[in-house]
Amino acid sequence: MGIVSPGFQGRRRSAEPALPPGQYLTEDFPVLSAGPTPKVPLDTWEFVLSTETGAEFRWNWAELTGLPQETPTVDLHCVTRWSKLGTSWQGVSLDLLLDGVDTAARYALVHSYGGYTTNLPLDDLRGGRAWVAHRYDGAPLAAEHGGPARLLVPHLYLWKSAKWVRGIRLLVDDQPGFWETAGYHDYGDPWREQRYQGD
Ligand SMILES: Nc1nc2c(c(=O)[nH]1)N[C@H]1C(S)=C(S)[C@@H](COP(=O)(O)O)O[C@H]1N2
Ligand SMILES: [Mo]
Repeated sequence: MGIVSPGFQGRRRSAEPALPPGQYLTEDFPVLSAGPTPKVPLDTWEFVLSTETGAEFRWNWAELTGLPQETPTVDLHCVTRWSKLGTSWQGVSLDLLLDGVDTAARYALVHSYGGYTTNLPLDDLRGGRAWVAHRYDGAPLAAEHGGPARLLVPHLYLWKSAKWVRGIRLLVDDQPGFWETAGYHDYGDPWREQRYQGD
C-alpha cells in the first residue's frame, strides 16, 4: 500500500490490461447490423418487460426518459475484435426497471424492433451492469447505433447489447437468440474470450 489514494492512478491498476484478449483498439464507432435499420417513431415506441407468468411492465418514451437516469462510461468489446474504450451513455438502469418485478426466471431473451434477439442470464442485467440507453456522447442515440434506445450490457460482447430494443422476456429456461443460434457463445464474456460455442 502506498500513501497515494487508491484512485490516484485512475480506475485501472497498471497491471490490469484495458483490452480483453484478441481485441484491438479503435477510435471510431463501427456500425454492425444484421439487417436494415428499423424506423421507430417515438410516439409509438415502447419497452415491454414480461415475466414467465405473463405479467407485463410497459414504458412509453415519456415514461422511460422520465425515470431517473444514469450516465455510464464504459468500454465496448465487439466479437469482430474491435474495442472502443471510455464511451459515454445516458439511460435507465435495468436494476430500476426490474425493481418490483416478481419473477423466478433466471434467463432473459432481449427483443428488438426489426426482429433481432439475444439472450443472457437475468443476473447479468442486474448489479449496475445493464441499461436501456438512449443518449450517446451527449446526443440522442443515432438510429444506426440503435436509437431510439438500445440495451447496453458492456461486460459482455457487444452483440448482447441489442440495438432498437423493444422488450425483454424473462424465462425459466435459457433460449438462444439470433447470433447464439448461429454458433456464437451463449454467454460471451470478452475477458474469457467466449466468442463461439465451445470457447
Ligand atoms: N437489433 C440489433 N442489435 C444489434 C445488432 C443487430 O444486428 N441488430 N448487432 C449486434 C452486434 S453483432 C454488434 S457488434 C453491435 C454493434 O453496435 P454498433 O453498430 O452500435 O457498433 O450491436 C449488436 N446489436
Ligand atoms: Mo458484433
